[in-house]
Amino acid sequence: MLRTFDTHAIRDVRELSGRLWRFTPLDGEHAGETSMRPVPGCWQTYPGFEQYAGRARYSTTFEAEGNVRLEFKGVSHFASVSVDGEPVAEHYGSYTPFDAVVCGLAAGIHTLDVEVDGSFCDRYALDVPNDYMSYGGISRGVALERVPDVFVERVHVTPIEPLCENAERGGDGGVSNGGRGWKARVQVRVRNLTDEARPVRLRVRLEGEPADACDADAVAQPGSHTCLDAELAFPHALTWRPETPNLHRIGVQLFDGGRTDPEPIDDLIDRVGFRTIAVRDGRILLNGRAPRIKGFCRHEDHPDYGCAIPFTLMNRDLMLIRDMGGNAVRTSHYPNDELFLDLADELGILIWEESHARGLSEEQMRHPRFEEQSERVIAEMIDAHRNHPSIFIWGILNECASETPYGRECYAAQYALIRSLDASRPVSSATCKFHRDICLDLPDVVSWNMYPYWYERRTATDMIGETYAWSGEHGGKGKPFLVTEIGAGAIYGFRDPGHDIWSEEYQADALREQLSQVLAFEPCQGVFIWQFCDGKVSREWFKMRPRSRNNKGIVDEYRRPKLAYEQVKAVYRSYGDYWE
Ligand code: ADA
Repeated sequence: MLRTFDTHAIRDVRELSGRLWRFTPLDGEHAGETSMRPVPGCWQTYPGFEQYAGRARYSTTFEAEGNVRLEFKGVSHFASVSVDGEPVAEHYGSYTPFDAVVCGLAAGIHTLDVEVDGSFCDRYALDVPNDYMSYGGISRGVALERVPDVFVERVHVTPIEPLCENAERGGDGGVSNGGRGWKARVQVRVRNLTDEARPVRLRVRLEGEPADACDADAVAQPGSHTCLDAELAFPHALTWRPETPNLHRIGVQLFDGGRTDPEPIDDLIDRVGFRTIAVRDGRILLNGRAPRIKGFCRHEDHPDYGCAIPFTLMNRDLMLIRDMGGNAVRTSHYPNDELFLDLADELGILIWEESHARGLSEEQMRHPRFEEQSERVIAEMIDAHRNHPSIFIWGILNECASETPYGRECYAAQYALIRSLDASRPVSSATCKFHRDICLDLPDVVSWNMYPYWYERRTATDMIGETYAWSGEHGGKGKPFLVTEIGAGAIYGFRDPGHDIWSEEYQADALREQLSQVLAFEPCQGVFIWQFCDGKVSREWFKMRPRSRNNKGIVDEYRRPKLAYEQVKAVYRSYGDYWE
């Protein structure tokens, strides 16, 4: 399963995941031993490979002819792709999709090899021993498409505003249009595999729009280029809100401009939600209203799946989050699987999506490949995920070196990059550099990770009050304020009448106090609990992480609820989803 909707009605698309591939480790005691293993999947879930951190080759075959596009939704964490033994693509980064296009294949059966490197080494600046697990494998879906010489590569839809003829000022100062009718910017990128310019016609249709299609003639130059960039009106588009998560499919058909044939030769369908995000008067506004963020930080992690979370478990996680009264998820600390974002769109769960980085020091940020690798993740994340209405904010560089001048240069460059790619959402980063952070003037939203009752023996009221005041004096004045992490550890099953540290009772007490006090602090728009579920960490972190896990989950790694579950539920459900 690649998405929760069909992305093509014309293009021939097949899924190469959802089956067994040949798996051959290339290092260690099992080097050269081939077995059949599932894709998507992580090799740490194979018996005997729990601690394997080397290289492996995955192989499969496919039948095709002509031009093929292979799309990988996530390979953890370095991929070298070959078709019939010929290298066709390389990609670093577990959490963003990439593709390989092969032209002119002869009709017949072809071999696809993906060499995966799951090791820590000096080529990779983002994957370092950390407080989460770097898994190995083809951890997300793989698609095989047959494409013509010129095809639709991407369509981006950026909602602008409700159509004025339908709009009226809502009582809350927000703009409501009775929920129908939107104007949006539509950009269509076309890829031309040949070395000559090709005339094309593009037809844009929004599901449910009876109006005539938007037809546009263009010339597709060799390579990838935007061939349509227009503001279009969609009179029947329904507004997306968490409580009414209306979605529309946007379809782009491509006609060969040089032919009189009325039939399109290619298409692409994506799904969009019409809503606006703005920052005003110290609040993040969704369609003019300020949501109260009652969130969870969530790692893609499970003992039976690694980071290759199946669809049903993604949905179960969101059902549990909803059951606890949650309305938001922070994808700590990397871009998530598109399937998860599809579910968030459909269920009306708000998403803080974050590029890949956690706790990197200035020295680690000075890695010669850090900026290039970190900024590429941002570009790939936004290109692939910007149509998801559930994403309300882009996050970067969790707890990296924002207390240093060099770190500040990187933060500034990454914020600028995001704003150049998508100006429709605010940007932020979660910091823990108390009294030292020198970057709070850069983001749109100020976000802090704080652990009263855990790392700090003080109340949440005291900690958030002091942090908010300090932020206002150091660049954050007047900006929306979020607590992006707060929580406490508990070992599942450790019960203690004395409510001792690491007991479920202690965690339940701490979460009750933390959430009650933070949600009562009016300047703070909301909170993300650290964390939804217990998650595996790198072996190097064993000293601070009993069970080689981060045990601050409200549920354990198997999603078994700890005592804190009911406390979180009681507090979150006692607050509405909006600041009235
Ligand atoms: C930091 C970090 C999280 C996790 C947390 C903890 O805030 O962002 O990834 O490591 O601390 O459990 O201490």
